[in-house]
Amino acid sequence: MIFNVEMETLPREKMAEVQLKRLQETVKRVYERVPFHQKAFDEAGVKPEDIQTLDDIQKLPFMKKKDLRENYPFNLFAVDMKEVSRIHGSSGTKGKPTVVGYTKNDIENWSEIVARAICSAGGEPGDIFHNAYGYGLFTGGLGLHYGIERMGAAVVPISGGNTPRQITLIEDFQPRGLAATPSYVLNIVEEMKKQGMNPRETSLKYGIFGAEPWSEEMREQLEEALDIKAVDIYGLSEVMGPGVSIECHEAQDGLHIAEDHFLAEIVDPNTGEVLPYGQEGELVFTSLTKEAFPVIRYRTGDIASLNPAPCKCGRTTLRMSRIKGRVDDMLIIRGVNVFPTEIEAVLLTFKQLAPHYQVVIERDGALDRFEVHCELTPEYMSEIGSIDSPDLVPLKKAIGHDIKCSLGVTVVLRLLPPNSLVRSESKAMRIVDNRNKA
Ligand code: DLL
Repeated sequence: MIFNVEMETLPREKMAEVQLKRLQETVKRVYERVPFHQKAFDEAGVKPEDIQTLDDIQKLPFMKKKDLRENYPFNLFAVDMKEVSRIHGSSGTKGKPTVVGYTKNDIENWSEIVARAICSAGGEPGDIFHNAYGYGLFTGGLGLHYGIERMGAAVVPISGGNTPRQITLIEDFQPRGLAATPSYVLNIVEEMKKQGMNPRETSLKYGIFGAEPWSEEMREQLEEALDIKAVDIYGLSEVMGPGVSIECHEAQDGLHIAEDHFLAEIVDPNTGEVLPYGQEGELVFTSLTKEAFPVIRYRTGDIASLNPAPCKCGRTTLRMSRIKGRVDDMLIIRGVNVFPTEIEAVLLTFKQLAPHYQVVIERDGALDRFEVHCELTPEYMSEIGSIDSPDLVPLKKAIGHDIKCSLGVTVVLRLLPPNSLVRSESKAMRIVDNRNKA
């Protein structure tokens, strides 16, 4: 089901007209209302009237996360605080959060965008929906919540954590939909097995998973484990929150961007040069309808590519690829660029390995040492009996070989007994950097 047929299937030339009009309005508003933007535009020598075509967006300066930090908490807001009805923040763990605001209209738009997203995932009015994204400053919980209600489903606002209770409520309330980070879904599956349940036999039919990078191989595992369709949802608080883009359940091939609200570009992360469709680079978003906190050419730090081809679901919107990773999470191993999701993709092809892993970086003299820590499945562990089993020697060799073949790097592999790594209740920590620890 398509929630907003008009906007989600608009011919691309018509969408470009909508975008240009909204871009011109947004640019004018931020120039008049936010000193930061006025100064940045003046320094770039551009005036709102210079935006006559969508390509003219390239005349505008970029915004980065640092601009949010420097304008903490409310200096980038484009409305009077009396008009702000919600405040959210980044999920970063260090320092002060980056803060974003929403007017009543912004919340209305966001709810509709998420309602569209849930339909795109296979949701239907009348569904019961288990929302295990964290509620709070993080946009995941409340973002999904309002969209589920708007779509016409009943939301179970369970939030993250207390996994045994999550299982009880899934059994008792019989939801069709589940939303959580993929790493937390693993946790839920593990707990179901611990309680002697068969995770394939729940009422769940579809999952809306995202907020962290995950691989196609992880999707296969989660779909198989729960006997559901799993789609990837993307978003970031700076641009709005969950729902900026989502896959459709029909194709599961790229995430449809809510283009009437967000204008996407891909740029070279080093030079800022705009790259053509199909080429991988850093995602950049400009908000087209946000009132309280509009962003202009916001550098997300996320690596993806864009695809304008029509989709079999009938939506005409631009699709972005799965996020490969964040620019900051790119590992440079002996000169080769590697993202944790690429390591994940190789690990998950081994049935002996559980999908719990971490990349640990240590300093070895003047060089960095990259260790991949990965757990064995409980079934395989009981088969071999001990973590010192000689059977692990050929397994390690095979994994190392496959990582070398597909990524071109050599890593130190540590195979761990089940339950060795800390489980995530929200976003998983895939990289542990011990280099600056004394
Ligand atoms: O993670 C919003 C969200 C909530 C998205 C629930 C999806 C579901 P932030 O906490 O601001 O917002 O973090 C945003 O998370 O820049 C990406 O690096 C990463 N991210 C979000 N979705 C995905 C995804 C929410 N599907 C940052 N795949 C973004 C990969 C993702 N990374």
